[in-house]
Order: sequence, then structure tokens, then C-alpha cells
Amino acid sequence: MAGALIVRAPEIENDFDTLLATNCNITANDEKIVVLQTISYFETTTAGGAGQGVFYPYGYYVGAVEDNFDPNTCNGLTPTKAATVPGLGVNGQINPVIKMDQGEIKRLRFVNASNGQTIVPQFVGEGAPEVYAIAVDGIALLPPTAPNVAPDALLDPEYFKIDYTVKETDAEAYWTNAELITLAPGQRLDLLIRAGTTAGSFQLQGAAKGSVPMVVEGGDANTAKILMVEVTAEPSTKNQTIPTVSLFEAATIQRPVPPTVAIDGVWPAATQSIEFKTIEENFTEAYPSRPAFVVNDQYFDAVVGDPAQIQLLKGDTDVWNLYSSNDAHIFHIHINSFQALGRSTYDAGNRVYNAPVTYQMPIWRDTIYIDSIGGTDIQLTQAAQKYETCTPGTMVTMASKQFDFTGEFVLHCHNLFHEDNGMMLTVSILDPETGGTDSE
Ligand SMILES: [Cu+2]
Repeated sequence: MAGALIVRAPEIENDFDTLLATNCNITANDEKIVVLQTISYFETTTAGGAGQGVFYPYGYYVGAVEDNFDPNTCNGLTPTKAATVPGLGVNGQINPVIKMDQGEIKRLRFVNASNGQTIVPQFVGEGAPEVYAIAVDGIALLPPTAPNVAPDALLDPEYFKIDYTVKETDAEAYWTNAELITLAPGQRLDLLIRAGTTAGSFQLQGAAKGSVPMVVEGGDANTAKILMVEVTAEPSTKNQTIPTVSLFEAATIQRPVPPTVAIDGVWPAATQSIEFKTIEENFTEAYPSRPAFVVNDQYFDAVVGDPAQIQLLKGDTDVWNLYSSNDAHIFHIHINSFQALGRSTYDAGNRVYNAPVTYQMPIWRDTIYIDSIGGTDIQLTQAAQKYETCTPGTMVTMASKQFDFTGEFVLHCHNLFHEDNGMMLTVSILDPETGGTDSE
């Protein structure tokens, strides 16, 4: 079973969906919800059971199936490593087909509900549909920060066409495209796809790591097939258009309250720092006696009544640095969305982060991917924690404003296996005048 809840503005408001329908003839009939789920069925090698499918809930952990399997969770069968890249279910189907007429536009509303699978959707083949990002994590994109106003340029260009060819040397464009098109667990992504003028079948699938812009550096990018678009020989009669920048400037689109952080000139100092870390020693036990995944060296404190592990104040704007000391993680925080300000690549030679790269537009999210590169196992004393030392991947700097809510909630890794094994912290937002919450 899979599904999605879509929360919209009240009908009297011209929300983003209304604007798309009115201005671009892209209506609810042109939408496809695409819920990605992990398929935890693996082939087995056990004698007598070879070739059978077996449900293996930990199997999504790519490359670790045989190393870590537990017969009790596999009906006594051994899953084979040959199938360690799990397929992805799409609304409960494998690689479903969507038909489109030539020039037709459809809106794909992705929800990555998988376990630990990060995927970068890309069409294969000449004449494949064009891809535009229009919203991430349920928030419509904002207009570009510094639009191209050259006299010969289009003043109101189509927005935002994913450029799969941009290279890292064009840093701002690269990391903007990478941030928008990477679909990590927990993330949502709204794409418009416009069929070309060639009839045929075009495969949408996960791009291989490093082949196109993506924020995945040390982690894995799932290359499973997502869906097939069959373009007919007929031209579309729907008279649809791709939205232009001016539509994204519409005041009626509801977005989170912007933080007051000036990022021109002086980069803001972080008030919060979040380090994700996997402790290998604990992980290799079939049932870890201690949580294997930590945030700022802390495990989730589930004791009701304990003070929150991170405390924020209502009205404050916080600037957060997010990074991974090893493994791939997805930072997710409840209540207030945040504005991703930029990413800093790591200079391994000098052991410093390079100057941050900002994006081409303010990117609002509630979920963001970070990872680290490579690693060597280091065994310290038996009592000490063992973990891989890695080269950090890019560090995310983001800002959040603690707008009006007071009370307690959580931040966590959106890799569910990490989250369920400790990678979660309690967070409170307190009223600065009373030191408590509004309900107390
Ligand atoms: Cu994680």
C-alpha cells in the first residue's frame, strides 16, 4: 500500500496549483503522483530455497546483505548479494507506463518513501521529454536570486529547466541543479515533463553516481528504472505551457516565513552544528546492543520529561551547519522548514571547507541530503567506539526561523534504519519571555 496526502491552500486563495491551471493549462488531470518504495524481496542462494524470493527488511542496506543477514528475519534462507541494488516500487508497480501526446506536459509529484535509496531521475535517449523542477518538499520554487537581465535574453524564461550537463566548474548552477534533482529518502519533488516531437518509449530512471549533477558524493545513487513514457504520434491539443519566472513571483503562493539572514558579502556564523555519524562496531552486531547511529554523539533520548536535546527560542533565526562524518544521511526537521543557503565542498589536502557556494534561487526544504567520501576502518580500544574516518562530503548551511510554534518535536535522519537505531534528537522551541512553551 502506498499513497500521498496533498495539503492545499484554502480554495479562495490562488495557490500554486491554481496558477498552474489558469496560466499553463496544467491541471489535476495532468498530475501523476509517484510514490517510490523499497522492494525488500531478494533472491536466495540457500540450498532447497535457491531462486526463491525472500522478504529481507534490512536488504536495502546495499552491499551488506550477506554480511549482516539474520536467519530469523529471512525464514532461514540466505539472500544473495547479486541483487543488492534493490528495485523501486512505483505506486506498488514496477516501471509503469505513462502515455503522452507530442508536446504534452505532465506533472510528476514524487515522494521518496523508500528505505535509504537516493535516486536522481533522468530520461534516457534522444528526443526524451524535457524536465523542469517546480517544487521541492512541497514548496514552490522561488524566483532566481539574480535573474539574467541581459538585453538579448528572454526576460521571462521558462523555469526551472534541469540542466543535466552542467559541470562542477560552474559551481552555482551545478549545486542548484544537484540540490533540486536529487531525490533522497523523505524528499518530495515536483517535476514537469514535456514530451518531445519524436514518437517512442523513453525510460525515466536513476542516473549513475557522478554522471549528472547530484548532491550524492560518497553515498550510493540507485539506478533503478522508475517509469516509462510512451510518446504517441499525435500532437497534443491541450495548449499547455511551461510556467515562466513571473508565475513563481506571484504573491499568492504560500511559502514559509523567510529568515532574516543576509548572505551577501558576509557568510553568517552558524548557531547550530549537526554532525551525523555511524558507529560501525555497533552496526555489525545482528541486534545492536547500543544504537549505531548518532547525532552530535548523542542517541535519541526517549525519556518523557527530560529536557530537549536541542533548545531553540521562538523568534530566533538559527543558522545551521549540517555534515556527515561518515555514511550518507538525510537531515529532516519537523515544524519549521528551512532555507538552504549553500554547500561548502571539502578541501581534503588542507583539511578545510572551501568557501560556500550559494544557489541560483532560495531553496526551501524540510529534508536535505549529506554524506561523506570513502573511509578506512580504525579499530580503537575495545571500549572505544569504532568508526570509519572519511573525507567529509559537502557541508550544508541552512537557516530556519522559529516562527510561532513553541513546544517539543524531533529532528532525525530520514534513513529509517538510522533513525530507528538512535539517529534522532528531541528539539524544543521555548518562549524567550517565559522560558517555557505557550501551552504550559
Ligand atoms: Cu542517517
